[in-house]
Amino acid sequence: MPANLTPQYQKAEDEYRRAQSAEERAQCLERMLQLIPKHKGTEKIQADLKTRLKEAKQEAQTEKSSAKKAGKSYRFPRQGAGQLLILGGPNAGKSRLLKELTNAQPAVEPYPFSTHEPMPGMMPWEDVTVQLIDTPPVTDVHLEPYLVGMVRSTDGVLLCFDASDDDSPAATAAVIDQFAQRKTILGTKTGFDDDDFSVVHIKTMLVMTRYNDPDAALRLELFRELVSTPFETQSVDFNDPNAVDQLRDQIYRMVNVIRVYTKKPGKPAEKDSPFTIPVDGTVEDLAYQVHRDLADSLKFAKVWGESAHDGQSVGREHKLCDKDVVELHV
Ligand SMILES: Nc1nc2c(ncn2[C@@H]2O[C@H](COP(=O)(O)OP(=O)(O)OP(=O)(O)O)[C@@H](O)[C@H]2O)c(=O)[nH]1
Ligand SMILES: [Mg+2]
Repeated sequence: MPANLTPQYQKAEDEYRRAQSAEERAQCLERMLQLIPKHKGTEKIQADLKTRLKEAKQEAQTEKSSAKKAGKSYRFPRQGAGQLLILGGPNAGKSRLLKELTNAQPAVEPYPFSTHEPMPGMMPWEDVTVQLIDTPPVTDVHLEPYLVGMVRSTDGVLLCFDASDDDSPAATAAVIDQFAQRKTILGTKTGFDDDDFSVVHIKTMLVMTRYNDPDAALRLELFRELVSTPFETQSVDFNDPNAVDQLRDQIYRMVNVIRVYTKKPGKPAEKDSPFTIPVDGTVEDLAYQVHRDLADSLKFAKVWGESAHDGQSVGREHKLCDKDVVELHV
């Protein structure tokens, strides 16, 4: 893909990846077509986008007209600072993770194949929340088809690995392989592949459960022989509250956002409801979060906090820091 695509286009492309219905996809593609620089170097992408737009529009029509076709699908409205999907082989501790970190009440059983449907929950971290979604197990012979779309449109994956089970290295490699066969790479970053628009990469953290097992490290080593991807790894025993707290911190960090508080002129900052924007995000990113149209009409902002002197006026490109307070002026 040529490197001269604008940040605005790349933002629209990421929104397209995160779209949860054909109608949303069509809207995003229209925006991408508007934003893409029109020159020879992008002709191929423009043609590709037009084909995709046509397909998405057709799909949206079918979604509307036919009573839902065969095949289950689930849609969980995005909430909080980010969305992470919990994946893994049978009995790996996926539902226990959701139960320990959120207010959701999934069934946690000592036997495998106890989860049959995805279930969301919100994980609190200081004054923000992260959406976690538990899923049914994936094996070398079975993958719920709807999971592929869910993984491709999420922000990241928590891949559970039962450190107390000799089968875990192969079982976890099988999960990765199942998605790889469907052009969905559990890896170290999230976004479309640079060379092949049909391939999506999703940032993944390996969560080693039951890590107190004496052979845990050995099983991790065996897994690394099967899969060379340098996943970030966090070990936990869910019976140890300190380890659970550490996992919570790591999960929040994985979402890679900062918190920004907005204020109206002459009013105190709205401290109870921060907006979250990507690390290195700008005033423009914040305006976009507050309201799409605001990003266009934005003139300047006043910032209090680490990124600017008290009340300093800054432009839309100004990079914000965690806990900055911002007054947007249109
Ligand atoms: N002691 C201990 N038990 C754990 C840990 N993680 C999971 N378990 C137990 O392992 C069993 C399976 O956990 P689940 O969370 O139901 O596993 P799952 O991955 O959701 O399983 P399926 O939905 O069947 O794929 C339960 O009895 C859990 O309490 C851990 O870190 N420590
Ligand atoms: Mg489960």
